[in-house]
Formats: sequence, structure tokens, C-alpha cells
Amino acid sequence: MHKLKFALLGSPPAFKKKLPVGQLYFPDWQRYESAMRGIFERRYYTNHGPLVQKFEAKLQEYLGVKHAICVTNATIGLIMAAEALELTRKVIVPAYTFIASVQSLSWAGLEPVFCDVDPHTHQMSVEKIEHILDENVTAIMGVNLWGGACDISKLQAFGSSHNLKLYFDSAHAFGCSIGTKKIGNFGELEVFSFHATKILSATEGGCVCTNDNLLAARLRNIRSSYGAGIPVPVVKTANGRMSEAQAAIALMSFEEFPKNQENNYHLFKLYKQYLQKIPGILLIEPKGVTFSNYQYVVCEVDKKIFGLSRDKLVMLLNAENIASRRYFYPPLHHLPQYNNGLQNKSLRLPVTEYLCESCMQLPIGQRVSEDAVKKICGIIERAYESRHQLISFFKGVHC
Ligand code: T4K
Repeated sequence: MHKLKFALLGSPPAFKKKLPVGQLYFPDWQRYESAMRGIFERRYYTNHGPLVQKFEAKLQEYLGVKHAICVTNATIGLIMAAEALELTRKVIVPAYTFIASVQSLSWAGLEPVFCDVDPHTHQMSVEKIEHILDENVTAIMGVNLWGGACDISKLQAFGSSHNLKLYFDSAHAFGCSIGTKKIGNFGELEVFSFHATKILSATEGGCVCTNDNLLAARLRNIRSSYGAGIPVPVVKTANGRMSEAQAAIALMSFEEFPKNQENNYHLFKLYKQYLQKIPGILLIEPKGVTFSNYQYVVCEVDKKIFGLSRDKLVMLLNAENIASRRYFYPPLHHLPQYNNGLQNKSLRLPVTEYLCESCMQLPIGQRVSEDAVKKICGIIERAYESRHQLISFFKGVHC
């Protein structure tokens, strides 16, 4: 055991500082200072300011979408979306997603109907929703995960044949395309996240995209105040505004998107090269798109083959200052607030349940170098080679 060099066993950590999982874009200081000076000179902090308007125009042009409506974060965007779409009763949503997708339904007084996901792509599919449809379901919220996408055309055909509204939580999918069409143009609307961990960062931020003029007018009125545009009646409004400081960072991040995407792609390929040699580690490649942002490195850890569970591996990596994390956990249909409805008491979603036990996220983004990827994969490989000793170690510490 003393020969095993892991921080968890007392060796110095592989990285001096925590290596985070997200993109965490930081512009250089001079650019940041000059952008903030502009805000000070204009004496204008928020409420549809010039930088937000410029950012919205750039997004519309880049995505080829009629309306890009910037908001405080994607969670608010999803809540506003449910209101703008005038959804009622039940909405189908995958249980394998971030809690914000489902919380947006709770805020809107809607009931989630959880579906499972495809084991290979991790995306929801028509096959997973056909059997859970009932007369109270009014909409489907597709979630495009990991810089990939659901099988959108099949979902669209299914939605229209059953008279269901279809919209997308595309928090992970900024910049991705399917053929010549960018994500942002599908369904009734799509919502992006510009959180600091995402490839396009407004520090916190998001955007609702739609090609429907009336829906856009409703969204702008819900977001409230300046920038509301044509007045249309809406029941609820919210302060969903993006501030000028958020937009300033977003504009810089947007300019550097091609460079960051390229870098992520390069790092992703390195991960693939190293990880494919390790038994029991399966790197998930973005599927369903022809161009991905590669903003996530997500792997399944097969405990039976790798020897250690995902949780033990995450623990081992965290001790090395690699902020790997499980992603997502727990399965949303198991949460007490969603578990007490009749349908969920005995609801089993085997793929979601397996993925919540086996998936982990590894670092990619601005602070990750080629050497870091090599080092991370080297540690995972050593963990596999030392699995028997590590299993004994973990038994000893009762975790
Ligand atoms: N739909 C889906 C499918 C989503 O995944 C998300 C969010 C949403 C909707 C909602 O989008 P937003 O409302 O957030 O726009 C993170 C992100 O906040 C969130 O955007 C993401 N998905 C979710 C899965 O993960 P947290 O609370 O774990 O993030 P946080 O702030 O702890 O950051 C993650 C790591 O990065 C930590 O290790 C700390 C580090 N970090 C973070 C920030 C912000 C830094 O080192 N520096 C920083 O400035 O949720």
C-alpha cells in the first residue's frame, strides 16, 4: 500500500490549485477594465442597456434566429418560457437533467412527467416518451445535453402529431448545430445558459431564442420594463433582465467562442485518446449534432470493470485537486418533492438511475492544459491498475 502515490493516501496532490470543471472564461484585465469604464461613463447599469442590445443583435445574427432575448440566467429563462407558452397541467421532461429544468415547471405550477433517456446518447427520445403520454400532458421539454442534442426531428413529428408544444432546455448547447441550422431554432423556443461554467459566459446569464414574433413579444413583456417592445397582455412579469456588466463579459466571451471551442475540441480529443485505453471508463461523445461546443467531458464509470465506483474515483480525483463531480445526482424522480405523486411512487427509470450512479464530469475549459489532461487520465489509469489495493484501502476507511 505504501507504494501507491495518491493524495488520498497522503502523497502531495497532483495539482497545487483546484482544477475546476467549467469553462470559466476570464477576459484579460485590460479588456475587462475598458468595458467596465464604458459602463461607468454611460452611467447605465441595467435595463435593456446598449451592451445587452448589442449582445442580443450579435446572438440573433450568429444563431440565425429572429429573437434572442437575454435574461438573468437560464433558470429564469425557463420559468419565463413556461409562462410565455401558456403551458398547463403536465409537461414531459427527462429525469436525467439539472434540477433547474424541472424547478422551472414547479415555479410555473406545472407537473413534471419524468421520462428516461437513451443509454448511448443520454438524451431523451420519442421511444422513452410514447408510453407515458396521457390526456393531461400539454408539452414536452427536451433537454439537449453535453454539447449534443436529442433526436429533434423525431420529437418534432411526435409533438405535432399529438398536439403538444415542444421547447428545449439547451443550457449545454450554445454554438452547436444540426446541419446548417444552429441549436436555438428548434421547437417553439430554446433556452441557453451563459453561466460562468458554460462556453459562452455572462458570469450568470441566459437567453431565450424563438422565431415566433408573438412568443417573443410575450417573453419581452414578461421580462418587463424597457425592451418590452410591442405591449402584449401577460399575466405574470418577472425581473429577468441581464445587466450591462453581464453583457460586457458575454460580448468578450462571444468573440472568443471560436477559439475556446477549438481548444475544447482539442482537449476532448486528448481525453478520448487517453481514456479509451482504460477499461471501464466510457467517454460520452456529443451525439445528434454536426458541430459541438465540447464544453463538457462526461464519462461513465463501470464499477464492475473499473473496479472502483464512480463515487470512489471522484473522491480520489478531488483529493488530487481535480474538481471532478458526479453529474447529475440524485435522479430527479427520486427527490421527495417529486416522489409523492401517485405516478412516481413506483417509477423506475433504469437508464437515468444507472447514469446518476456512474457518470462523472472532468475538467475542460480555459484553465485546462494538455499536460493537465494527460495527468488527469494518468491518475485514472493508475487508479485502475491499483484497484485491488484501493478497494482494500476504501474498506479500511469504511466509505
Ligand atoms: N438546464 C441545465 C441542463 C443545466 O445544466 C443548467 C445549469 C440549467 C438548466 C440552469 O442554468 P443557469 O440558471 O445556471 O444559467 C452549475 C452551474 O451553475 C449551472 O449553470 C449548471 N447547469 C449546473 C449543472 O452546475 P453549480 O451550483 O454547481 O455551479 P458552481 O457555481 O458551484 O460552479 C461549479 C464549479 O466551478 C465549482 O467547483 C466552483 C467553480 N467556479 C465557479 C464559478 C462560478 C469557479 O471556480 N469560479 C467561478 O466563478 O451549478
